[in-house]
Amino acid sequence: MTLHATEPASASNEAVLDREETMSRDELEALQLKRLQDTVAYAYERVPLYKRKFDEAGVHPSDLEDLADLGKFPFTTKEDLRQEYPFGMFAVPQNEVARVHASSGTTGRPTVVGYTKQDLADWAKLVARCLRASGVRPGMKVHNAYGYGLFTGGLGAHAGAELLGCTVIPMSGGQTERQIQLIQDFEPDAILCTPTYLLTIADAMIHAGIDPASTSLKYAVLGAEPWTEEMRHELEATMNIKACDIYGLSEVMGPGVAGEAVETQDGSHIWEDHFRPEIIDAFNPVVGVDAVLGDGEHGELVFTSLTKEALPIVRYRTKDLTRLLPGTARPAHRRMGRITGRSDDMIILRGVNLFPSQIEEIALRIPELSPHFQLELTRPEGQRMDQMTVKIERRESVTPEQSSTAAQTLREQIKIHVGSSCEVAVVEPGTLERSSGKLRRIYDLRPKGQSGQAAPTDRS
Ligand code: DLL
Repeated sequence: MTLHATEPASASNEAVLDREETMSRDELEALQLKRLQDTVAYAYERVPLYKRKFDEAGVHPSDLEDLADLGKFPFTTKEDLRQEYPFGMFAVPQNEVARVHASSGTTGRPTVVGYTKQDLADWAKLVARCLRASGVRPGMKVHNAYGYGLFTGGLGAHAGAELLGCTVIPMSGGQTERQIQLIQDFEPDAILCTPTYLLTIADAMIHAGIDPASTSLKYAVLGAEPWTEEMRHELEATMNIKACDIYGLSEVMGPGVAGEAVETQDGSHIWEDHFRPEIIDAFNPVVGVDAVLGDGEHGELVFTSLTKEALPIVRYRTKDLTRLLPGTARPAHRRMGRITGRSDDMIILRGVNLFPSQIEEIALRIPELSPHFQLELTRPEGQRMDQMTVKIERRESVTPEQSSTAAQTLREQIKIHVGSSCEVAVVEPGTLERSSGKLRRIYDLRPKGQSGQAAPTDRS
C-alpha cells in the first residue's frame, strides 16, 4: 500500500541531467543574455542602490545589448550590502521573502541575504546538480556536517540532497565523536562538510582506533574554504572516498554556485544558466570593459545572478582569486580553477604575496608532515620585517630527527616556490587547533596597526 502515489526513486546509477547541463554554449549564452538583461532591468527598477550606482556610472539597463556590455556596469561589494543592512538590497516586499541567511560579521555588520520561494527552489536544484555531478545518487544516505543556521552551508546542502532524493542526516558541524558514531551506525554513502572538518573527523577516527578507510562513506562533497589537490589526495587515501569540490557564497546564493564532476575531478563547473562569471584584475580594477580579463587569466571572480528574485546581484566582487577554464564534463559551463585564496587573506611577507593554500600544497608533499598547520605572523622586537612561522604537526610515525629534516625541507621548499624565508616549527601530533567548519589558518600576532595587509576575512 502507498499513502501517496509517487514515482519510485530511480535505483540506477545513471545520472539524469538537467536540460541546461547539456545545452550548447551558443544556446547557453543566448539564455544568459536574456536573463542578464532582465536581471539588470529588474535590479535597476527595484533596488535603490542599483539605480543610484547605475545613474552615477552613466549606464542604463538598455545599454546591455550583448554579454560583453556587462563590463560597463558598476561592481557591487560586501560594503554595499553592509551599508544597506539589513534588508535594503531586497528587491521584493518582505512578505515575499521566504528565508534569510547572514554572514557571521565578526569585523562589522553581518551581511544579510534573502530568498523567495522560487530562489529556494533554484538553489536546491543547483545543489542537487552539484551533488549528482560529484557522484551522489537518489536513494543514497547523505551525512550533512555543514553548519545549520544562518550560515548557508547546512540548510543549502540539506535542501539539495533532499531534492535529489537522498536520505539526509542533518548532523550540522561539531560534536565530532557523535559524528563518528552516526557514520558508523547509519552507514552513509556520502558526507558533506568542509575539507578541514573531514580531516578532523578522519583524525578523530584514528585516535578512536577506527580505520577511516573502513567506513561506508564513498563520496565527499567539500567546500566553503580553499583546499588543494594535495589535500584531496590526503583525504581520498585516508578515507577511501572520492572527494569533489563545491563552491558558493552567500551573497550570490550559498553552496551550489559551482560543483565538480567526479569523473573528471578537474575543478568546479559554474552553473552558467544562473550566474554569469567574470574575472577582473583584483588589485587594479577599473570599472569598464578593460578591467575584465580573458579566460585562463588569474584574477578576482565576479558574479552576476541571472535568476535571483529577492537579492539580484550585479557584478559582485567575491575577493576569491582564480581563473575561468573551458567546460569539460558539462562542456557549455565554464570551470573555475582552484581558489588560490581570497584577496583579503593574502599575506604580504617581505614584499612577497603568499596564501595559506601554497603552504598546504608544499607541506603535503613532504611525507613526514601532517596536513595540520597554522601560520603565525609576528614582528620581532626592534625589527622592521615581519616574520612568518609555519607551525605544523609531524605525522605520528615520525621520529624527532626525521621531523627536523622535514622542517628544513619545508623551509627550503617555501623559499624556492614562494620566494620568501620563514621559520618552521614542527610540533607534536594533536597539539594544533582542529577545524569544526571553516578553519582559521592565519594567526596575526603583530602589534596592531603594523600589519601590512588587509584584516583577515570575517567569514567563519
Ligand atoms: O561558504 C557557502 C558554501 C557552503 C560553499 C558550503 C560550499 C559549501 P560563505 O560563508 O558566504 O558561503 O563564504 C563564501 O567561502 O567567497 C570563498 O572564499 C569560500 N569558499 C566557498 N567555497 C569554496 C571552495 C559559503 N569550494 C566564501 N573553495 C567564498 C575555496 C571556497 N573557497
